Amino acid sequence: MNHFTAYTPRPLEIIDSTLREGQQTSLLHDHQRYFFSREDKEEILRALILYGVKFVELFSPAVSARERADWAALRAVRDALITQKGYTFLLAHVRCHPHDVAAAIAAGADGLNVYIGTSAESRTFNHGHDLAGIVLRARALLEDVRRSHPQVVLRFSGEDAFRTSPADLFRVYDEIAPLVHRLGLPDTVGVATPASVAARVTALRTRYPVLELEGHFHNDRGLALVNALEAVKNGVRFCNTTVCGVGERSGITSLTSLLFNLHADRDYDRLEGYQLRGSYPINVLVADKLRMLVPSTEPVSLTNRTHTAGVHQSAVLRGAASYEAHPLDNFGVSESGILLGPLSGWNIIHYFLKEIRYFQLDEDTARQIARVFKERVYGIQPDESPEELLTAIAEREFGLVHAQLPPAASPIVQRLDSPLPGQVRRIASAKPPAERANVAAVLQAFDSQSNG
Ligand code: HCA
Ligand code: CU
Repeated sequence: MNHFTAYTPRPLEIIDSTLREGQQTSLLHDHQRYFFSREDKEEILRALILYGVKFVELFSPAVSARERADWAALRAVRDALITQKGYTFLLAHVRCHPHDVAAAIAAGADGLNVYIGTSAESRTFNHGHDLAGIVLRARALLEDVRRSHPQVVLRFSGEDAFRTSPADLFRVYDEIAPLVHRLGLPDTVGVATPASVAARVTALRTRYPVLELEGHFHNDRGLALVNALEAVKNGVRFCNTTVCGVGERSGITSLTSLLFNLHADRDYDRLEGYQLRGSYPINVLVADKLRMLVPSTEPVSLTNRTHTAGVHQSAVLRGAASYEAHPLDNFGVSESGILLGPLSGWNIIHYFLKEIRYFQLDEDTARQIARVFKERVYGIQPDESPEELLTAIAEREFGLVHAQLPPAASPIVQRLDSPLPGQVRRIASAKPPAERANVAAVLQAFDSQSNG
C-alpha cells in the first residue's frame, strides 16, 4: 500500500525536524552530550506522533552507523502507533548524492528531503557546481528514484534559497518540478523578512501551481516565527519546525509557537489534528533533554504565566485575564507561577502564607510581615529562597502557626516553592515541578481524551 497517495494532507502539515535540525543545536554540546540517545529519540518521536505531527524529518542514515541503526528503532516506534494515530511519514534529510539516497531507501525512509545549495555562496564554498551542474545531478538522481522507488515521497530544496536570485532558483526548480511532490524554500542563514517570504511564496505558487511548498526559517534575525506565519498564510502547506525552535545557530521556527500563533489569529483550520494541550508537555520534554528550562522567549512556557510585579500579582489573583491575555491552559500550561521578591505586595504575601503555606493570619499581620520581608529580601543569601525567607519570618518572628486544612489543590502553584522536609533545596535554575511532569503520560492522557 502506498501510504502517501492514500493520505489527504491537512491545511497545515508540520514537518518536525527536532531529530535532525534540532540535533544540530549547540545546546547539546553545552552539556557534552552532542547527540540525542536512542531513548531520547524514541521518546521525542512518540510525543510528536501523539501531538499530531504526521511528517518527521530524520538525519540521513549515511551520517553515521548509529544514525542508521536508530532508523530501525524509530520505525518501530512509528509502527506501534499506527493503529492509534494513523501513519506517520519518516523523511530522510539527504544530500543530492546517490550514496545518501541509497542509504535512506535501505533504511526504509518514506520520503527524501533532498537538498543542494543554489546560492552563489553555496555554489562557491560548498559543492563547487554551477547551476547547470546542479540540475544535471539532481535530475539524474530524482529520475532514478522516481523509476525505481515510485512510492517514495520526494522533496527538493535549493539550500540558501533566500540568497538565490529568483531567476537562478527558477532555472533549477523548472527542471526539477515535474519530478517531485514538494519544493522547499529554506532560509538557511536567516536573512528572510516577512515581505521577502510573501514575495517568494507568491512567485513560486504562481509558477508551480500544482506543487506543494515547504518552508524552513532560521532565527538569526529573530524572524523565524513571523516568517513561518507569513509563509503559511501565503499558501505554504508544509512547514519545518523543531520543539522549542532548537537547531543550528539560533534555530528555526518553534513547533508550539507557530500553532499557538495560528490559534491567536483564529486560524483554526490550520490546527486540524494537533493536540494543542500537549504543547507545553512536549516543550518540557525536549527542554529537559537539553538540560534547560523551556526558554522564556517561547510563547508556550510557564514564564508566560509567571508574575513578579506586585501590581500584576494582585491583579492576577483577582482575575488571571488582567495580565494573561492568551488561553495558555489550552496549550497545557495549566498553572500560574507567582515569584516572590522585593516587588511583591502585601496581598500576595497574605495569599502565599495563607493559601499555599496554610498559616493562620489576618491581613494586618500580612502587611507587617510584608514590610519586614521587602527589606530583608535585598540581603538574601545565595543558598536561600525568598519563600524560605518569608516562611522563616512568618514562623520565627511573627509566631504564625499552621491552620489544619485539607491539602486542597490550589489554582495557583508556587513555582519556586521550597522543598518538603528532607528534600534537597532546589536552586532557581532547577526545573519547577510542572516541568518535571511525566510528559509522555500527559501526552497520552490528552490523546486518549481526544479519541474518546
Ligand atoms: C542543513 C541546512 C538546512 C536544510 C533545510 C532543508 C537549511 O542544516 O543541512 O533541507 O530544507 O537550513 O537550509 O537545514
Ligand atoms: Cu536549517
